Amino acid sequence: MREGRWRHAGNTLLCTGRRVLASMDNPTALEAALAVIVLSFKKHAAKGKDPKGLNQEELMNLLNTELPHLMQIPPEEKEKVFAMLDKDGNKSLDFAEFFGLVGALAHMCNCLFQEK
Ligand SMILES: [Ca+2]
Repeated sequence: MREGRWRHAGNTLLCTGRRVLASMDNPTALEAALAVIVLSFKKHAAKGKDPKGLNQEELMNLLNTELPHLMQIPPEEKEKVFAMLDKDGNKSLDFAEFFGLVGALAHMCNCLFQEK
């Protein structure tokens, strides 16, 4: 399977490479949210040497720009947080490692909603 890229086309989300791999007409909110998670990861990963992974700087940029209300990491904690998320210790967060963070944040939001 070729590497794809999600993009919006009217009410359709397309994952394209040389050919269309998948499309969603009128995606549901959850489908659109999943596409946004993938797009956000790819946008920030594409800025470095490895487009399939986030280095520490790319992760911090992603958190600062995409999740500023949920994740504010003090400078002295950046290395510790990155190391905690980098499960295989290769100094790069692949999508699965990044999604661990997204899942934890979703769980946190769920807990907050239950308290109200
Ligand atoms: Ca890793």
